[in-house]
Amino acid sequence: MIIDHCDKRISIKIVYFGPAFSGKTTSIKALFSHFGKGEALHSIESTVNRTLFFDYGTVTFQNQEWRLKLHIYTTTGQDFYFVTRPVTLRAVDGIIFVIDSQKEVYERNLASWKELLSYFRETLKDIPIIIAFNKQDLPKKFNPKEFLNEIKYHEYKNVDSRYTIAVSGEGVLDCFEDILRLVLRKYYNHKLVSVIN
Ligand SMILES: Nc1nc2c(ncn2[C@@H]2O[C@H](COP(=O)(O)OP(=O)(O)OP(=O)(O)O)[C@@H](O)[C@H]2O)c(=O)[nH]1
Ligand SMILES: [Mg+2]
Repeated sequence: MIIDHCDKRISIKIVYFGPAFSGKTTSIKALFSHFGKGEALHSIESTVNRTLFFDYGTVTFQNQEWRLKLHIYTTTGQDFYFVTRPVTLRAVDGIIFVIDSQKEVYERNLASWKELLSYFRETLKDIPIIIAFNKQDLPKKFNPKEFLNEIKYHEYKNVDSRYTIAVSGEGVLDCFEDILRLVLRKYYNHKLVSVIN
């Protein structure tokens, strides 16, 4: 998060992360079309609609005094380009972890979570994260509780989870509002500590 008191501008970076085909690009597209900014989203895709590097776009909200600029990215799930993932995650403020809820790809989600953990180690427990159990419209889904237990969800301080259907946009905006809430809450909690001390 960058807070420019002169310019009265706050910049926040949010990244969609998760395994290949889980619905990261579909989610960011649904989000931008909700904001009526579909054309403002930059996607670098292969000819078969796979994300090569990332999707990226910004959304700005403004009140009378302050401007809140959100920089939103997705990572690529393609392992061939995996070197781009830690780069995209640099200086992230909040992560939306997009899960493919289909039973047969359960392990893929777990591997992606472990990869995320390998980038941040213990500090991951402080980063605001929304876990989006996507593809809820499909049959044969695994039990979200199983996944949450396996990653030791209860040890994370700024985490929450939701159901989404990115193809219809269901739950996508709620996830986004939730991650913003977690990011801003974390910031204000820190501020409070520094004021007391
Ligand atoms: N049924 C269903 N399909 C979905 C949903 N979300 C995404 N998909 C489909 O899943 C496939 C992959 O979606 P993408 O959004 O490209 O996935 P991604 O995570 O960006 O994939 P990579 O960029 O390759 O890592 C596409 O065919 C989508 O239409 C959903 O909620 N339900
Ligand atoms: Mg993608």
